[in-house]
Amino acid sequence: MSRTAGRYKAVIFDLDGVITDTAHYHYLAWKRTADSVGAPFDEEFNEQLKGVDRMGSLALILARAPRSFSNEEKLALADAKNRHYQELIATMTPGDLLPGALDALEAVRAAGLKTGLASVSKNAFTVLDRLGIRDRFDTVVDAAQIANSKPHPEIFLTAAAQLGLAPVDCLGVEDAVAGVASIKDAGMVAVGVGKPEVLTQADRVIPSMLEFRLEDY
Ligand code: B16
Ligand code: MG
Repeated sequence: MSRTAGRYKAVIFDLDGVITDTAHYHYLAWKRTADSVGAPFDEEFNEQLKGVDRMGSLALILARAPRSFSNEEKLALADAKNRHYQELIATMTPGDLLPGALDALEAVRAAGLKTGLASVSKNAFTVLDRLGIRDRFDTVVDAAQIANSKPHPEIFLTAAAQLGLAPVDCLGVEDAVAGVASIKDAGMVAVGVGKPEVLTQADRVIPSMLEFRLEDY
């Protein structure tokens, strides 16, 4: 990976787990779903759901349940999970920004780079509004604008296109295995936020956004 200063023209951030810890609210909501159908569920398994869209996440959970479910039941379970999740995020405030996230956004913009957000969540704009940071992004790509969820590269490619940039000019930041795969398949350099043993495909892994420094890339 090139580390030359000024190599990039934009940084495209994931939302859940990078900018704010909605990953924890997703975990709490899916845990209730999994318990209700007798499927085993813990933090380790939850890693596989990060960055995966709602119905995809539900499919992974139900694959471990003791029986199969009709489409009607699946939709009801997904709807109940989302209502629970929306109750949880309704309490969010700017105080729920992850440490270092706002500083990273400001540093990127101060360096003259563009900022993008790539979230497969259908609740992404609600979360951005709760955090008060919607206007910090030059473009936001959410679930409504893509046909293929992470790990498909479409969401990061769409963000780059909306910024008017080639993927090679963009740096992607992700906390999820599926998200890092999406960035790499888009042809971008990937910064993982989390553990190196989990985010094995990332070009560089930092433990939290407090360690994000543009000059490292
Ligand atoms: P919703 P991201 C993803 O957001 C989450 O990581 C993932 O756990 C969740 O299932 C997905 O959004 C869908 O969210 O149910 O709100 O549409 O990481 O891409 O910002
Ligand atoms: Mg994430």
